[in-house]
Amino acid sequence: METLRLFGTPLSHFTRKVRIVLAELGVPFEYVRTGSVLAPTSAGYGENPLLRVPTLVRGDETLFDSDHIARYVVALYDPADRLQVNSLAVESLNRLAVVTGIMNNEVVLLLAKRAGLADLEAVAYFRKLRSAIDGGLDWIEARVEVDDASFTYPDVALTCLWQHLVHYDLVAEPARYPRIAARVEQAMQRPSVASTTPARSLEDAAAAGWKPS
Ligand SMILES: N[C@@H](CCC(=O)N[C@@H](CS)C(=O)NCC(=O)O)C(=O)O
Repeated sequence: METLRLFGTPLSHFTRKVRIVLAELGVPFEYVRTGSVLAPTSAGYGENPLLRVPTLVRGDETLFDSDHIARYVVALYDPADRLQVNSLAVESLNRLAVVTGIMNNEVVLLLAKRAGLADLEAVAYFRKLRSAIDGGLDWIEARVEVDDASFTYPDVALTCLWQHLVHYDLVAEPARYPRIAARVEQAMQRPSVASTTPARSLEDAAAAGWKPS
């Protein structure tokens, strides 16, 4: 099997989706932990010109974007698509779109703060991003199935989103989302999920000598 190299920061929720998919499919890979997502050149992002992670390198092929990477990996290693990464079900597509949108909003808010903007609430656009996080979570909460034993790509994405939001204290009222929390707790039974939580990822990164830059 050709070696896969996955570039991403320890806390990147987009990168974690791919880490979970690879683990679920039993595909070995080298995890190349990158530094700050404020780094100004593509070298810090596995040569992604958009200066974002994850990036996947396999032989002479380099792929950007977590969903593209997931589809590429499934095409190579799991044509049966057990995780339904390629599902065209409307519910599944919408779930992914909402999760991805919230993830993107989080990134903008966190980077604005990290880059030095002290008062995000003073900016109407950032207030809008926060409202969309809350509204998106409400939308998911109304639809998430708690009594369903399946584990699919939207579950992977939702789990990465929720634990990242909680890690960064970005959920205004966590108690408003008991079904999402329960679904994520179910996912935590899986080694692929339990071994990649934000806390575990930081511990593993520190043990490997990684330091935030
Ligand atoms: N659509 C991309 C989004 C990737 C993304 O935004 N990654 C974050 C880290 S979790 C990042 O690198 N952000 C840097 C930036 O937006 O400048 C994907 O699915 O891979």
